[in-house]
Amino acid sequence: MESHDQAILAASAKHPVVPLEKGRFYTYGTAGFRMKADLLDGITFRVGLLASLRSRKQNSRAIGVMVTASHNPAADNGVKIVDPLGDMLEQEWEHYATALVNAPSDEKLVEVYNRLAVDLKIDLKAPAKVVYGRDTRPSGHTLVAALADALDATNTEAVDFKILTTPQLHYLVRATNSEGTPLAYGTPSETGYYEKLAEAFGRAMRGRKINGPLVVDCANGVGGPKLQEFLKYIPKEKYNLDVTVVNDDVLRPEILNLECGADFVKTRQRAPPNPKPQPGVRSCSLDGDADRLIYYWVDPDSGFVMLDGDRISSLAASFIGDLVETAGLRDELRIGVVQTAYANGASTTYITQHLKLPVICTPTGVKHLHHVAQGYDIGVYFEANGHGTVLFSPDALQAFRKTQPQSPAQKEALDTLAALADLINQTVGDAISDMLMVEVILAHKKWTLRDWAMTYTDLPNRLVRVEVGNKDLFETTDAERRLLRPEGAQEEIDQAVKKYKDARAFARASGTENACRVYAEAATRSEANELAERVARIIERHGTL
Ligand code: 16G
Ligand code: MG
Repeated sequence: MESHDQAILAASAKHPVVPLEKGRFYTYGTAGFRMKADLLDGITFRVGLLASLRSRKQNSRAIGVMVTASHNPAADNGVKIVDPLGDMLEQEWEHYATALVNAPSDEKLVEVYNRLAVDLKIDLKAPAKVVYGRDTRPSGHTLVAALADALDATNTEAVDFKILTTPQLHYLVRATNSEGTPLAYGTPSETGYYEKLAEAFGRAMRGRKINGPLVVDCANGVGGPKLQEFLKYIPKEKYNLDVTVVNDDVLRPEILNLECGADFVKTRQRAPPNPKPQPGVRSCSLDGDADRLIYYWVDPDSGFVMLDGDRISSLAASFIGDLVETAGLRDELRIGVVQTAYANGASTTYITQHLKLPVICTPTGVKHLHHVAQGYDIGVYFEANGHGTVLFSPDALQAFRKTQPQSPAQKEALDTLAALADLINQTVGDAISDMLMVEVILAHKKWTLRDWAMTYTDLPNRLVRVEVGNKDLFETTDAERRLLRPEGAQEEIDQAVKKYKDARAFARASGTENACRVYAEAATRSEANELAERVARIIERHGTL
C-alpha cells in the first residue's frame, strides 16, 4: 500500500459520509458543500484530503478551508476550499471534490484519492499545507476536528486560525503564500489583517470626516466580534467614526441570521426589527460570515430605503472612475463593472450611460464575477445581494505608484487609488472592507445615504422562489437570462414580458437549494409583481411536466 493509504483508511472509518438516497450525490456547489451540520463530518474529512492534494499540486503552497454556512440557519454548516491566491477553488477541482465525497466506501475513497494523485501527477511525498478557520456555529468545532484528522492522515501541515470571517480566511491564505515575496499581501495573522485595513483606511480618508453615526447589524454572526476587534485599530475621533455594533450575540447560536443580517434585509426589503430602527440613522447589515453588505436607512417620510450590492457597485465605479480620470490614467487602465442578471436594470443603465463604463453580465456565484473582473485593470464586481469587491491588476498598482503627478490633485488621486487598492480585499468580497470603502467614498463626496440613493431610481422588482419537482430540468444560457430547457418555457416567458412596460424577467435553478428562482422587473411595482407571478406559474408548470 502507498504512503497515506493505511492512515486514511483508519481515519476515514471515524468520519463516515452519510449515504444519500439512490441516484443522489453530494455536489460541490457555488458555496462548497452546504447542508445540515450533522451530515458534514465525513464530507469535511474528505474535503481535507482534497485540500492536501491541491496543496501538493500547487507546489506545496497553502490551501485554505473555511467552515461556514454563511446566512443559512444555525443548524446548517458548510465547507469550502480557497486557492493559494485567496480566490475560490479552481472549477475543474470541484469535480474532484465531488468524486472524493461520493466514494461509496473507505476503500473506494482511498482508490479515488490515489487515482487523482496519479492522473494529476501529484507527488504525495511533497510537503503540503492547509490553513483553516470557521464561523461561530457550534458545529464548526467538531467539523474542523474531522478536517484536522484528514490533514494528519496525509501528513499535511495544518494551521488552525480558529474563528474567522470568510474573507479573513481568504486574506490569510494569500498572505501566507506571498509572505517574504515582492507581492507580499500582508502579515499572515488576524492582527495583520486589522492593521492592513486600518492603515489603508487612514491613507484613503486623507483627513476627511465621516458624516454621521452608523449602526452595523452583524447577523449575530462572526462579523460582530471581528468588527469590534477591528474598531480598536482605528482612531475614531480622528475620522469622526461613530459605529454602533448591533446583533453581535454569538453566544446564542439559535439567533444567528434570525430576523437580521444582509440576507434578511435584501430578501425581505426591510430593516431588522431588532433593535428597533431609529429613523434617519445610517445603517448597514453584514451576513453570517461577513462577506455580504447592504446599506439602508428608515426614512421618516418615505420609509425603508435600501442600498444594495448594485448601489455599492455603482458608487465604487463612479468614485474610482473619477479618480482614474484625475490621475490621468483613463486611457491607460481598463475599468469594467461585472454584474449578474439580478442587477437592477436602472443600475446597469446608470453605469453604462452615465458613468460610461462597460458592464458585463455573468452567471450567479462569486467565482464567475471574480473571474471576469480579473480581466480588467480595475474590475468592480458585486452581486445585488451585497457580495463583491474591486480588483486591481498589477499594471494598475504599478501605475498608481509610478505615475509622476503634474498637480496636487493628480497626486491625491494617485495616492487615494493606491490606498483603496490596499483597503479593498483583493481575494473575495469582504463586508468589513467594503463598508470601510463605502465610508471613505461617502466622506470624500460629502454624501449622505440619501445623496447616494438619489443617483438613480431602482426599477420595481420582485423575486419569487418556486418549488419544482426537479430543478435540473432548467437549463439556462446568456448568463442565466434565458432558458434553453424545458422546451417552450422561454417562449412563454417572452410572451409574458411583452405585456409590460420596461419589463424583464428570467428564471434559473438555484445553486444552493432544490428550487427555481424567478426575477422580474417592470415600470411599476404592481406590474413587477404580476409579471413575477406569471413567470412563476410558467416555471411551476414546466417543472412538473
Ligand atoms: C451562493 C453564492 C452567492 C450567490 C448565491 C446564489 C458564493 C460565495 N456564494 O451563496 O454568490 O449569490 O449562492 O444562491 O459564491 P442561489 O443559487 O440559491 O440563488
Ligand atoms: Mg456569506
